[in-house]
Amino acid sequence: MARRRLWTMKKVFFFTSVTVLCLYMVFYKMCCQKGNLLLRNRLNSTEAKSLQYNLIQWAVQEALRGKEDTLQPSHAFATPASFWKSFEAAQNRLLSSRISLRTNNSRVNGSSKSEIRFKKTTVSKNRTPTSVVKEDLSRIFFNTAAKSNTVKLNFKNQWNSWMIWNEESSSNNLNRRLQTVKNNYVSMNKYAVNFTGTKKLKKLNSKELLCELKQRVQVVSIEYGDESFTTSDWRECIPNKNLTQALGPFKTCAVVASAGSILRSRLGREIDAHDAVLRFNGAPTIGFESDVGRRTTIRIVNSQVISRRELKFHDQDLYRTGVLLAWDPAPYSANLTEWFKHPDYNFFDHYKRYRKSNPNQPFYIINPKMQWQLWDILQENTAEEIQRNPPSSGLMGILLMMTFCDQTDVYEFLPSKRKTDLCHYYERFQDQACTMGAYHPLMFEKNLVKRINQGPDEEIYLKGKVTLPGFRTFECPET
Ligand code: NCC
Repeated sequence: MARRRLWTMKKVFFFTSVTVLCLYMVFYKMCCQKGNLLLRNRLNSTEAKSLQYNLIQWAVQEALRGKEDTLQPSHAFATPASFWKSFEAAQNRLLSSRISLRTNNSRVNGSSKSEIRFKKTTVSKNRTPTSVVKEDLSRIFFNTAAKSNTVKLNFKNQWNSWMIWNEESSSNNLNRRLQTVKNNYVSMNKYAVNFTGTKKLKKLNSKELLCELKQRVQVVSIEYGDESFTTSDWRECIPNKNLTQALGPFKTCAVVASAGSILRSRLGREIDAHDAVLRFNGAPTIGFESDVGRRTTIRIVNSQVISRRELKFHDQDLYRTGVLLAWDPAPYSANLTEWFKHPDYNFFDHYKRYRKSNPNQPFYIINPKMQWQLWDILQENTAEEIQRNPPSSGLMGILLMMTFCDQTDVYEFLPSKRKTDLCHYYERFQDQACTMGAYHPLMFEKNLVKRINQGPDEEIYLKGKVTLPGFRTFECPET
């Protein structure tokens, strides 16, 4: 009897172990490998090369920085030529036998410091590298074929899960599902977009793009007396001060994208040190203070958030802090009256109701012409057809802050080294669409933001941070 019981227990133990092992393997495949595989598949060969040069150049710069001898950080992807230049400079300047890169990537090997070491004399006069030593972190080897200057990186671990946003990202970088979704939104054309602009033949530089945005995008709110907003209930509802009077001007502003990759960033204190902090929709601060900060100066909410009961706009305290701004997609060529009659979500009554219960909180409706002015610039500066839907709240928030702040730091709009498929930092839902875009032309928005970034690539990598100038002080040539 006892023997039989022992035998049964052994069997149960064996089957439980096998099940646990299988579940673990499935879980590992789903969660740990997916992102990396997707990333690798997404890179075409030119992009992969840019990433490789960029990574090594960044490493060299970090190494030099450790020696208090800093190269200017490059804003663009390093070209092969500029890469070799930096690398040679690094080699010449360092007296030690090798360059070491220390990283603080605590996820690597579970330790807080790791190193990549480059051997001395790896670059010869004819720019043909001979060897670069693999150590701890990743395997780095150079193609030794004479006169070849291709670099091959064989990533072993965490390093392959990051890349600095490629400003040339195209739908080829999307997985099949998102490509189909994007194409469907192009052909669906829900908002009757009738694009008459011309695509820019020459790629605009950062300054030219900034001037396009400054001169063509009007950040204005609905005011009492605007078409269809002329009745007495609107007079009571719409705040007396207009948006410009209510907002700023601020010196420094932070925009906090709701991306999952901001988790474990410990950016909270840095974000809160800005004069104004902008958040989106239902993004909370409580419970996430160390990563996203605790202050909210402005919150942009889309009309879905206001109208859908389950999102509890009227009941949640998080909406009661700071200035609120609502937006709703309008047809491309609609005037205010047409939009007023057929908004995407019928949020006007909810707006009035909220204003009545919270009369002291400034709450504005963004004039929908802004979304299409922005969209036009996105389309003109993108080679392919983009989704014919308005830009995300993220891009609208960025433009808003650039209008009212002298400097705007945007966090995790461009993904950092913590890039993940986790949609929001406050939810468990995973979907690449949240970062790459499905309904919104989000990927193209990110390309634009990368192109106007004034900060170094390292900040994108470490913090997902881009730094943008304020329109008030940014000079553009007279048109
Ligand atoms: O997700 P959402 O945006 O609230 O995020 C706010 C802004 O942060 C940037 N973001 C977010 C997640 C992520 N992984 N990467 C990012 O870059 C984007 O710029 C985004 O705009 C919106 O734009 O209003 C949006 O709202 C949600 C949703 O309506 C609200 O969260 C309320 O639930 C939309 N999702 C759905 O409709 C399912 C989203 O498409 C856009």
